[in-house]
Amino acid sequence: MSQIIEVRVPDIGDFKDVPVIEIAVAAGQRVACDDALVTLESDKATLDVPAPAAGVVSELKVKLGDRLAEGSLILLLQTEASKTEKPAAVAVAPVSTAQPAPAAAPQPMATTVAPALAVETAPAGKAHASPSVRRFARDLGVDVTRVPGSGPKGRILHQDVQAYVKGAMAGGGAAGGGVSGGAAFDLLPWPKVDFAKYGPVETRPLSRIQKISAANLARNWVMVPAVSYREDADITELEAFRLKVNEENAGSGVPKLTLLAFLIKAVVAALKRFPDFNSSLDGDTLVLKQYFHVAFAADTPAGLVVPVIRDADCKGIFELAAEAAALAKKAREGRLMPGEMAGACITISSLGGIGGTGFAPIVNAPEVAIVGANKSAIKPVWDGATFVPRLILPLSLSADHRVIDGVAATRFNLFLAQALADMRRVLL
Ligand code: CAO
Repeated sequence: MSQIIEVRVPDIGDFKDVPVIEIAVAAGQRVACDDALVTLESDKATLDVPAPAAGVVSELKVKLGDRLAEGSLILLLQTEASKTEKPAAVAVAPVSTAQPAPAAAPQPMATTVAPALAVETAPAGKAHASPSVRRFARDLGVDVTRVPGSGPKGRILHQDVQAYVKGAMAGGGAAGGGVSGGAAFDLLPWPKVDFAKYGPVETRPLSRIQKISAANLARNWVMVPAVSYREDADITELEAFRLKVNEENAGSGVPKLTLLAFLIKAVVAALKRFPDFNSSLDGDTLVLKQYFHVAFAADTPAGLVVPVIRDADCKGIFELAAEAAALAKKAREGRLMPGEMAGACITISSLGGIGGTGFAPIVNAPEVAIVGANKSAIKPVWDGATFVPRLILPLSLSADHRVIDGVAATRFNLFLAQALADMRRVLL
C-alpha cells in the first residue's frame, strides 16, 4: 500500500550546516529506489541523498543553498507498494496515508546548469556514478549518461569519464553530442607564470557556476564552427509603442513591457520561418524541434545562467515580459531549478541595458544559434532624400556553420530586424 513518507538527511557524520548544491527532482516527479534526490556538499565531501523507495515526490521541503544537518527534512515521498523499498537507507517516517496522489509526473529534469551553455543530461538517477564522478564529468562538459561504466553493475568510474574524453578528443566525437570530433589538439601547455614576481596579486577561486560555464564555453568554442553576423534593427516605432503602453499601464500592476519580450516574440517568428535554426545536431542527423523554448542569458552575482521560457510561441508579450523578469529575479537569487535551464531551442543574450555595438556570442550547444542584442542608439539613417534620426538596435547572431550557412543566417537576421521594425510581421 502506498504511503507518504518523510525523507530526511541520513547520518552524515559530524557535518552540520551542509549546503544543498543540487536538487535532482521536482514535485510530481517519479523516482526509483536509490535515485539521487539532492546533493549536499561539505568542505570535504559531496553526498547524494538517495530515494529510500520508489515513488512520486509529493513535496520538496528544501531549495538550493539551504543548509542541512542530519535529520533535516528534504521532501515528502509518496511511495509505491513495491519490493524495492529499503528500510534503513535514510531516515524515513510515515506521516500520512490519506493524502491524495500528486498529479501526473512531469518530464524528468536535466541536471546541469551551465549558462549560455547549458549541458543537458538525463535524470541523475539514470547515471550510475558517484557524486564526485558526476561533478568531474559536469566540469568537463561531459554528459555522464553517455559514458559507458566499467565498474560493478555498470557504475561509471572516474577513469571511464577520462577515457570518454580522450576518445572524443582523438576523433570519437562522443563528448560533442555525437558530432564528429577532430584529431587530438597538439597544444602547448597552459602558461604557468608566477605573477607575484611582477607585482602584488590576489587570488579568487571561480564560482561553481563559473567553473561549469568555463567547461561548456570551452567545449562550444572548440567544437562549434560558428560564424557571427550583424544586422541593425530600426526599433524607433517599437520603442515608442513600448514606452506608450508602459506609460498607460503605469501603477496598474500590469507587467512592464521589455524589449527582451519583443525580441523573444520576434525570434519565435524567425524560428518558424527558418526551421533549421530550431534544431540540434545528433551525429549526422538534424533533430528539428516542433516546440519553441527560448532561453535568455542572465547575469547573476554567481555567474552567467540561462533560464528558459517554455512554449514561448503560446505566450503573449506581457506574459513573456513577466516570465522573463520572474526567471531573471530567481536566477539572481540563486533559486533557479535545473529544469528551468533545460530544453532551450535558441538563446538570446541581451546586453542592451548596458551598452556595446556588437559582439560574437558563443553558441549554446546543442542549440545551433544564439541571438545577441546591444544598446539601441539614435543613428542618422538616409531615407532617400535626407538623413533622419532613427533608433537602431544592433543585433549579433552566431550560428553553427555545420547547420546554418551564411545566406540562411543573414536572412534570419534580416527577418528578425524587419519583425522588430514592424511587429505586425510576426502575425504573417
Ligand atoms: N537598448 C537600449 N536600452 C535597453 C536595451 C537595448 N537593447 N535593452 C534594455 N534596455 C534598457 C531598458 O529600457 C531598461 O531601461 P529603464 O530601466 O530605463 O526602463 C534597462 O535597459 C533594463 O532593461 P530590462 O529591465 O528590460 O532588462 P533587460 O531586458 O535589458 O535585461 C536580462 C534582462 C536578464 C537579459 C539582463 O539583466 C541581463 O542579465 N543581461 C546580461 C546578459 C549577458 O550577460 N549576456 C552575455 C552572455 S555571453 O557572455
